[in-house]
Amino acid sequence: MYKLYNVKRWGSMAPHLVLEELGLPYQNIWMTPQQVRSEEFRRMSPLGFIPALGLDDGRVIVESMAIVAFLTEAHRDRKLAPEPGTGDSAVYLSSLAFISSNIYAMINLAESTADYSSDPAVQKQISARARSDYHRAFDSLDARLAKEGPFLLSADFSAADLYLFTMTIWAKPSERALLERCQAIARLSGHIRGKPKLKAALEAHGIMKVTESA
Ligand SMILES: N[C@@H](CCC(=O)N[C@@H](CS)C(=O)NCC(=O)O)C(=O)O
Repeated sequence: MYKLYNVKRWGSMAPHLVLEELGLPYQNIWMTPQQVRSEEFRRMSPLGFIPALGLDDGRVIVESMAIVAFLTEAHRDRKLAPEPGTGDSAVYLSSLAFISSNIYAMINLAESTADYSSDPAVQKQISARARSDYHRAFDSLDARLAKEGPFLLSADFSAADLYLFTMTIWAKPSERALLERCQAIARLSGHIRGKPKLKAALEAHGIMKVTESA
């Protein structure tokens, strides 16, 4: 059985929602930030990052994008992603990678500027640039959804939509402000929050309602 190393409102939200939407059995291991920062966890996740997914063979994989892509491919019969090797699958993988590098990584950068400079002015500058970069990426996905949606794969809901949704929770100044600007993403979020299968996981992360301030 899969083991999901999970922290409320952290990067494990996406794999958590994907596991629930796929309807798979898994062991959910809630972690505290202190446990995540322990030597023991680092033996599984070398940089001490959540999410991590334990596989049936005992190995543990990291990187949210890879975990999402792996789960939907391994359980392709559940149809939460296009058939591997097709054009739709190329768009799916491209969407996941786009979100991972242009949104997730930029959110992390905006929130960790003290790791890069001790100068508050420099920190502010890095944070502003990273924030503007991830909002540009949100805007581009919003425009795509408005034109080709309602989902990233047009008529077909996929795990890429869940991945995008989890990013919106962390947006600054708030998810609310992002959704007011990006109406097509707002419609997608509403769709996801209305899914009965996801209710328990959304409630567990405290994200059933739009986050008013980050
Ligand atoms: N590239 C990684 C990033 C994961 C990541 O940044 N996780 C954060 C939480 S959202 C984390 O575990 N931080 C460790 C800490 O704060 O100690 C992925 O996509 O999985």
